[in-house]
Amino acid sequence: MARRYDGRTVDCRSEAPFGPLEELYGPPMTAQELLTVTAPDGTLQGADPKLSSDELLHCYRTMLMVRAFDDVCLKLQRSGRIGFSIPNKGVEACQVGAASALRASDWIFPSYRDFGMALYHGVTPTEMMHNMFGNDLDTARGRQMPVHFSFDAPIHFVSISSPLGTQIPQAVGAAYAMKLRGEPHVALTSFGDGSTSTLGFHSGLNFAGVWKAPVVFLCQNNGYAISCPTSEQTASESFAIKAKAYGIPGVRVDGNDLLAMRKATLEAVERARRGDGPTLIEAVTFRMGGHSTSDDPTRYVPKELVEAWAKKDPLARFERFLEKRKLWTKELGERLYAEALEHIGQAVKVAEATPAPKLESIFSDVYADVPAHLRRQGQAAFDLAARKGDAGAGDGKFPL
Ligand SMILES: Cc1ncc(C[n+]2csc(CCOP(=O)(O)OP(=O)(O)O)c2C)c(N)n1
Repeated sequence: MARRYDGRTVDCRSEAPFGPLEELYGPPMTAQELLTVTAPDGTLQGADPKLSSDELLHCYRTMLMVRAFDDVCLKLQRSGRIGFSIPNKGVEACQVGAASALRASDWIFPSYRDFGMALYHGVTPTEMMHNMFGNDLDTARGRQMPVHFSFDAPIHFVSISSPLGTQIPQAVGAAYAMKLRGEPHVALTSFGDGSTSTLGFHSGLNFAGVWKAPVVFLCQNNGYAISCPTSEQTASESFAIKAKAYGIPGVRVDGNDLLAMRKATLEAVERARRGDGPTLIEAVTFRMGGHSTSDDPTRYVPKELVEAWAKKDPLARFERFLEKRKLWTKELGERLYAEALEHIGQAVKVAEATPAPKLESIFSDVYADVPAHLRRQGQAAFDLAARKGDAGAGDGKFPL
């Protein structure tokens, strides 16, 4: 079906439910095969990723940065300096491999477990730490929970939404708008296995399939949705196979293999960019920490499962690959991790010393002219704060 937009005719209907996916390289993938490029011992199994040493090391440094950011935030939360954090240990390759397939002009509609994508594209740990402390330099000025980052540059990283799956139709709408405007950009949206049970997932994939929107759906199947295991989440054979219902390709990827994530995402991104529509990627991985700092995974994740997945650590796997290319030694790994910790330590110092947003800023950035009834309510609150004092950090119990 063709529609008119800005004087141009735009095709916004998929031609066939199962049109051929032109592969950039390698054999076509199906929903059930698990795409792996790097064997557990680091040997390259598939086509060469054609990344320079600098690019490979940038991926590695970013994964280390994610892990260091995680370690530091956990300590900050446990010592009461921030309210909340979301562990990313174990899922670094999903984020960084996928992000490496995007251009800076593309758009990311992330979940809360995706900040490696922002780091990969050059967001600094300091910018992120401002959000963790909810201070006046946080892009949301403290109005969001910690880990709910939003950045306009160096890549469009749209504010993380707490209600699960809501980012999915947002990404589809944005992608469709890009298509209508004739822009060569792609939207990538990322979510967990649990989020496939939301209305946002179904309506998002349906609209994207019909409109052939340039969007990539990245489902990170990390084993659990808080305490709900994937076996209780769906009766489907896989998450990737759900793509069939929407007439789009679905691929299953080893989410602990950075190069496999890059390959699958590159294919999906290129497919979207050339007008062939969306792809659903299921990244099979495992979160090695809790759901959040409010969670205790030892109450529901069997110890043996954690031990088995610890052996598949995505960082260690990539190190073995780099080592075979003579790009990695244990000393280098330790030095780079220490540098990442140092970098993040500096970010903490800056962010913690930055003042909290002023109470009066509650109404800033929302209205050009604050309506009279809100001004009255605001004034009442400011008067109360002037008499009784403003709330201090830790006055309210964190809800999650
Ligand atoms: C619509 C909605 N329902 C429930 C919740 C509560 N909740 C927060 S995170 C979460 C689990 C999400 O699991 P998944 O989508 O697999 O992502 P993961 O945390 O594993 O990365 C739930 C149920 C929510 N935030 N939004």
